[in-house]
Amino acid sequence: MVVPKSHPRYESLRKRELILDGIRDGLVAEAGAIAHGRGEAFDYMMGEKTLPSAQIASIAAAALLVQAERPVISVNGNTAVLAAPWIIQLSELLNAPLEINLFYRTDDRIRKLTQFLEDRGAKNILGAKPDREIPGIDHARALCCDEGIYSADVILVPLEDGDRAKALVDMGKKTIVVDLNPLSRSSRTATITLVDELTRAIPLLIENVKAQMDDPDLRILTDFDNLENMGAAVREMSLFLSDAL
Ligand code: PTJ
Repeated sequence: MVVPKSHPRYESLRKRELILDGIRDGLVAEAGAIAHGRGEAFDYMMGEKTLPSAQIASIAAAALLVQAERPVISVNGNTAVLAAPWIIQLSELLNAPLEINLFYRTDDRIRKLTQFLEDRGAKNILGAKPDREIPGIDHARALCCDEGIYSADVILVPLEDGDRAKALVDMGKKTIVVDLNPLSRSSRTATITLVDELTRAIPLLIENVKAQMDDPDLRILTDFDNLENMGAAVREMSLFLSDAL
């Protein structure tokens, strides 16, 4: 069914279609639809708008990415189908590889996702030939590339599963997680958490990266406290809910 643009929930329904088409095309894991639904529920609780706390976290994340020596953007199925144009733009802006790293890894999905990103103009894609493993993970997400995630100092990990987020921090890496659920293990273990919807969070991050490139503000990194910021996100969500009816 084609959803008319006039539909009040057009944006939300369009994202569902992208996820379902992605499953049909072999890009998105079936569980990706469930993960998306969980995300939708949290997004509803913030009025489907970027919270003030996420705007601050986004500036800190941009500062961290701009000062990184080897930034990498980790890409899974949901991220690719929802946000390909923006992650490709961010990859170019930061000169950071896009590394396809999947929880439900199959060679077929890696090949299709590589092609999907290439068709949209991505040039710097890793993940097809992993030559390293992230210590402490006993599933396929451990597989990674030496010239990508393994040697990175800062990794942007949208829609993460908690195991790897923690393993990356244990490796001494700084992580920026995008997750609508402030209670998830990934959110709580990240260096910086963007409690925001991916298709709002990445364009905002691009704007903030450009601003940081023009006029870097490194003080924001020393001032930023992730747990405090997530506490603010939960309070902002509670306020939204208590005012909703
Ligand atoms: O493509 P693969 O094989 O790597 O698999 C990807 C999924 C997403 C299926 C896998 O990583 C997974 O199962 O993730 P989880 O553990 O369900 O976590 C996904 C998190 O992302 C949840 O906490 C959701 O709230 C959140 N989320 C879902 N959609 C969005 C989101 N956060 C921001 N923006 C979204 N659009």
